[in-house]
Amino acid sequence: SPSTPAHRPLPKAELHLHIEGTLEPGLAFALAERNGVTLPYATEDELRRAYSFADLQSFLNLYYALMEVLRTEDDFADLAHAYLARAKEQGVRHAEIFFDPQAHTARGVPLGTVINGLSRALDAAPETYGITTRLIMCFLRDESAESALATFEAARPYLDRITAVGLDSAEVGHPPAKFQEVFALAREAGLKCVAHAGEEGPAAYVWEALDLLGVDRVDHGVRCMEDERLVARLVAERIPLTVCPLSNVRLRVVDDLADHPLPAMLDAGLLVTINSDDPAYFGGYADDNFTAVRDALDLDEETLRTLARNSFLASFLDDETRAAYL
Ligand code: ES4
Ligand code: ZN
Repeated sequence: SPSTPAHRPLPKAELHLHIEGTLEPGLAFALAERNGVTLPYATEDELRRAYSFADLQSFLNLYYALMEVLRTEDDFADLAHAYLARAKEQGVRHAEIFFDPQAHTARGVPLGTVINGLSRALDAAPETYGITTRLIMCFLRDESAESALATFEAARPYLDRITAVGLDSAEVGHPPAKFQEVFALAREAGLKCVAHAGEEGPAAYVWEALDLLGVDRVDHGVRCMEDERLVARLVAERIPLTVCPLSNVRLRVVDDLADHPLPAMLDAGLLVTINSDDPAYFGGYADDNFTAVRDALDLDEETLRTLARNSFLASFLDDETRAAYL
């Protein structure tokens, strides 16, 4: 059942959320059964014990393996409904949701199945959960530039349901420059652009995301703090950073939440937001991340309200809707 914070959670927007990363063990086993898929784990408990990661790649291996259970439109609709029910309990009023088309099409699941299934849940979300949504289609950066281009062309019939393109998966060795062409096409088609950069990869990848991909937001971006000139650029241009504290701990981007650069990022004047990334894997949804940073970093109420307000400022909502949240 959805986790319910003990307090009344602040209204917030979730801007960094991989829908495939919301697949909880219980739903994974239910879908495996429904689809006749055998998981390499006997029980939910055995699966949960695999949720100990050395780095991004060790997480991604499990993340891609568990996706095997997602096969039908109903599966994608059920996955999104389960997320939205939890998000509502966590104070989420608006969610900009990533999906990884290539992780599904490579397994023979048609793009239309993914988008139609997710859309069914997202279309019901304002009325059912009081949550507005956007979809962000991510390219897997450890796949080729040609595969990203083919994915974008295949998505053309669905672009009215897609707000932005993104870039995710294994970062190091796959710099943003590799995806310059497909991001240019996305911008020409009127889409917003975001990219994971500066999670495991260096500050140089954040520069590339800005200069070569023209991103409107940077996902993670925590390693920007290693480059003073980059921080100045991000501040001057009010480029939002979607920071994911519990993810950073679980994937060992930071040693301990108490050492997280979030306070320094806020002090530098960066437009920082707090997000959950892959909550089924990293131990918490949106408000759980707020509570965790409050406790570990001793943040006061005003700072928490600033972070919640930033989430709406950094969203792709139209200005009129945004203003209603501020
Ligand atoms: C991801 Cl935490 C993270 N980083 C990069 N790619 C991802 N895909 C899903 N979660
Ligand atoms: Zn992510």
